Amino acid sequence: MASRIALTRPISASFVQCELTYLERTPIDLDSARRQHASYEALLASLGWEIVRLPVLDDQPDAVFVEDAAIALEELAVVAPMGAASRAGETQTVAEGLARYRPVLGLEAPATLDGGDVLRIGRRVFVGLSRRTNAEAVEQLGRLLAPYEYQVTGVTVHGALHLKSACTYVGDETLLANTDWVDTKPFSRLDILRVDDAEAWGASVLFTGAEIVMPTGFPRTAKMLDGRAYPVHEVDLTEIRKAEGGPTCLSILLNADTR
Ligand code: CIR
Repeated sequence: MASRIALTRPISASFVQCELTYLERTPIDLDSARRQHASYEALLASLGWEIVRLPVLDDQPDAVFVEDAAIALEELAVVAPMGAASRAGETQTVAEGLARYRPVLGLEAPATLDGGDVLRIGRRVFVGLSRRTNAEAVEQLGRLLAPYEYQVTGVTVHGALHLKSACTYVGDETLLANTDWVDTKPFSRLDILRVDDAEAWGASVLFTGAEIVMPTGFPRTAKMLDGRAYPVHEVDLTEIRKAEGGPTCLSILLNADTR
């Protein structure tokens, strides 16, 4: 079996100056955020993922959210101009890290794309049309991936930062979704598991292909997922969520079929 590698990056010293779109800025305790990040890495390691850390970028507040800088598929990886200009300095080191494992291709401006907007289920690639990712990116990605037989579909996102803040795949042809934040029509062939209104942020979980990693604090969502085919592992990410981050954005998983 191909080795299961999780690319991560340590939290930057400037993390408290992160971009915020939908959340008010509240004080972030850097030490707690770092402890939570370490627990996340330890959980992935315990699930059989080899953690490979990209270099710390202390002057890039959001650099810990490595998922946003690239998309990793079996055959290649793709980097793109990021949707927030403040994050442009993150891309190069992610591309260099990925280049050890995959050819890395790029999208060109005026395309902008954040990896948090890309939800992949086998050969189906859903791309959130959000404040960070535009239609030009969907078109370019469609052209780039067509020779590899990936089918790329744009999905309207509203009220959430990224597609995967609003919905994530949880295996068994099932999408966990906050249906107020995403148009689920493009997912009509999937079963939709709707999160409780009281847990708007609960739909953002990380499916590794064998288990589900989800943040603590969403008991109703955890209960819905419990007893399905895949074991659920909870990790405290409360401090990291103050920066609008969740479990998917803290890693790039290589050799996962879905993401
Ligand atoms: C940002 O606004 O870019 C960061 N503060 C949060 C990015 C979270 N990434 C993700 O959900 N994929």
